Amino acid sequence: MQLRLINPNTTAGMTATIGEAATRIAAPGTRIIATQPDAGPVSIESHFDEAVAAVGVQEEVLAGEREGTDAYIIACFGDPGLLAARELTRAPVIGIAEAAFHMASLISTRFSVVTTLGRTAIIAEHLLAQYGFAHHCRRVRAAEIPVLDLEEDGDAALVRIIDEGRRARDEDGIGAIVLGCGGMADLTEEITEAVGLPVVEGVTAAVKLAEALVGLGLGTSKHGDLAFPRPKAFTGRFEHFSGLMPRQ
Ligand code: 2AL
Repeated sequence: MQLRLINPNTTAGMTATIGEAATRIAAPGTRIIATQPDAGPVSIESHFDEAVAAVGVQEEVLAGEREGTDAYIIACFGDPGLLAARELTRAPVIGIAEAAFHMASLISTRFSVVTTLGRTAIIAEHLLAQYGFAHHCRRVRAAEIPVLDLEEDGDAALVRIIDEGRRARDEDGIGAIVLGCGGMADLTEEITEAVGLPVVEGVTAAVKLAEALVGLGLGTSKHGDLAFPRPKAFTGRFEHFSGLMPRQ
């Protein structure tokens, strides 16, 4: 099984971190291909960053379709471009936020999210509402660390995430914590140990969900709104999307 793990930001170090965490958790028969868009924001921490990154995600799915990909993961906690990506393929496409919410709801009645910057909490809150998990989540908390600090100042970032995780444990009345950034993929063990609650991390959760779907023979439905987009002309720098023909 070939799993294309798309880091929607363009920081190669973060793509490597995410790829290594996914490879460690993957089943022996799963081949992880960690990729990132050629162009776009180095980190995603605003609505604007997300909108730009979402196009790069589609390019990565189209590249994956040329290589016979069995499943895709969008490894940014805003799940940028998720439904659009599903339109482009019959393979399953899983966002790390939705993967983490699903997994957390299976092991706890209530969870809190610990994300990076407070200004991006609204992105997770919108997704919780959209996916139907708002009642399962007590609070979206922020450790107030810029995304790239996870790569560049990892030790200080870890301390802040653990502090916020402990506050969530003590104040929120929860059973589990969800980590709210792809760049936290390698921190699960340390945070679990320090906080003492189950910690659900989206990249690893998504790998296991992707393996389950492929094992069940389930892919993205092409019936209804997730059908391939109608071929049409695209102009200017999106001309290469013109007459897009899906893999059959
Ligand atoms: C993210 C993420 O997962 N990757 C990134 O660049 N920005 N989202 C977040 N809430 O930190």
